[in-house]
Amino acid sequence: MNITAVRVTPIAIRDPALLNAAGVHEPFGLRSIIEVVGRNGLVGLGETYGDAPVLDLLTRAAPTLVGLSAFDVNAMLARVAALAPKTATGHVEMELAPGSLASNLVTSAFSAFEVAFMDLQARTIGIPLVELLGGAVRSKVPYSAYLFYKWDAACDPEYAPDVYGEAVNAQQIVKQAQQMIDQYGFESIKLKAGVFAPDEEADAVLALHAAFPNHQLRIDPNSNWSMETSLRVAKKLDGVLEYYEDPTPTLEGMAELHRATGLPLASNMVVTNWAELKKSIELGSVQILLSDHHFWGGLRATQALARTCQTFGLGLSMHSNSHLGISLMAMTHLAASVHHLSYACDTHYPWQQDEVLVGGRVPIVGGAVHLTDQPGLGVELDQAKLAELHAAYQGCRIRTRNDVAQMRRFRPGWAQVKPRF
Ligand code: GKR
Ligand code: MG
Repeated sequence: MNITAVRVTPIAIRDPALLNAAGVHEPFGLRSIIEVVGRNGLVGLGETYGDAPVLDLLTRAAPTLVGLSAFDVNAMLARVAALAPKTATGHVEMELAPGSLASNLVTSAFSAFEVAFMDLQARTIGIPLVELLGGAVRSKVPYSAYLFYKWDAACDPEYAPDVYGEAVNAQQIVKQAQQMIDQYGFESIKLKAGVFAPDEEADAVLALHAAFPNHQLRIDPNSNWSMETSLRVAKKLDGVLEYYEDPTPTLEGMAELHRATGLPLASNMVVTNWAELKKSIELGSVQILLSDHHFWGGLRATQALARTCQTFGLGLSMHSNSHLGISLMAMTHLAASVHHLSYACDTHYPWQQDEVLVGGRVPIVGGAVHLTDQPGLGVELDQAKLAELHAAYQGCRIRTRNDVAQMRRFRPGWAQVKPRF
């Protein structure tokens, strides 16, 4: 079943002033929405980064995919790879923000098209996409409440008002958790840290533990802590964490920390490709891998990653960036197909107010996204919303995410120090 058109539409989605190790989120996050049209009139959907280098490759590759069979993802890979800008390593290293990678353009672009190709395949057959991945081993996928320190929207007129308000201390973080849990029913909680003094952030986790004693807790300072700080916080949070995510930089640093504490360490920063995974296994750096089909090379590559993790006795969870519902559904179909992916996945979804889907936002109920029996990803694109968010992209000054530059608008002289604490 041949492809007659491939459309790539960059969009800008409103994002709150979320704080992280690099700085602060800009008022808009960028995404690319992919539509792959089949000769049968059905359309497969994909979503990925909208930052300039990825968008450039996606838009150059799109017309070269016309005429391919929607089932021929190998041919699609060859065409995408042929167009990628070449460096000495064949990779373009690009860290959009701490742990937010589009580090390998080919795997990022391939992954976005792979989801759209597979969505079209599944729609053509009339089955949910998860069936192409071997079938669902669970009917719903749990996600965690992803808490952020943040400024109130009033900090700058570019930010849209949001229901969460300011969160710059433990009390406000507990309130944010309560709001998210009340609305979505999450059963685990992750705190994005690396922003304020580490002891203050650890106290926020202890406050969460006191307020939600039955919830699983994680903290992620995006490698912004020294070994000494990571050890001190590990002691303070002894017995409280489900896993300790990217406290300190480098594979060697994580291995040393694990040896000293015995704590399960998770990462989406020191293990982001197969070569780093090999080294991590050799050193014993990471015990739980945070997969992300957007930069690990797609849905099937992430299934292979799951099998590798299982073979080497590693756990598997899922990383997230600012995203909309097409990505959320791709993550959900993938996670539903992988028995080994048994932790609640991360999602930034509650932070987004915009959506490009018919019927609006994907429901998160009881902390989980539920699969339906609809074909493909089970969602439809709302063309009017897509046009609206594309117009927002055209009117917005951002072309590549830069949390450091955004922080400098508020704090001139701000620099990203790694690790800061
Ligand atoms: O959006 O600020 C953010 C996060 O810090 C993001 O950049 C990370 O990729 O959520 C991510 C993580 O490290 O888990
Ligand atoms: Mg992380």
